[in-house]
Amino acid sequence: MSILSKIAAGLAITVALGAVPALADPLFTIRTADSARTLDVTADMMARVGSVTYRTILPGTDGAVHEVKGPLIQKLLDEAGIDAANYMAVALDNYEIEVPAEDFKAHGAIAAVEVDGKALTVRDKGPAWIVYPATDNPALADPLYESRSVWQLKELVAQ
Ligand SMILES: Nc1nc2c(c(=O)[nH]1)N[C@H]1C(S)=C(S)[C@@H](COP(=O)(O)O)O[C@H]1N2
Ligand SMILES: [Mo]
Repeated sequence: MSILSKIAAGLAITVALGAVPALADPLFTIRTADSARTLDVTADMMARVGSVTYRTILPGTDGAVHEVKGPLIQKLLDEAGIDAANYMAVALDNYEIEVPAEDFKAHGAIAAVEVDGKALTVRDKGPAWIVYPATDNPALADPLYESRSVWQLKELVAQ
């Protein structure tokens, strides 16, 4: 085998194993109930709409404050052209809960994709996790918002 074909074979294996997630891979999907409007949220798109970073606790973890980073979900809804009163947030483990639009419009919930500078994987509750800025706004440190802090987010479906 020539050096070039060895490199090509190595790259093919890397892609096949999914070792390098492509910028175009969807992390989760935002859609209307009938799927007439569907937006696959990708790393590419998140880079375009921009991310925010804040320090907050993560429900169901160690109680410590972590630095979380991700796009404001409202920006993604704007990108999708979807404006509903409520959304069903559905996770990979099939956990689902209704989230009012207010949480995105007024409370600054993000789709966290990084914690403490490290990209989230499915193993650590990623690739996307609905997170609220509960340190900035203590009213959000409440079981109601904790129950809406959906990890392994798969879909956000307008109701
Ligand atoms: N994917 C997923 N996200 C979830 C849940 C879940 O079961 N699955 N539980 C929710 C609830 S009810 C709470 S209080 C917090 C923390 O859950 P834990 O205390 O079970 O870890 O995560 C929320 N996000
Ligand atoms: Mo909960």
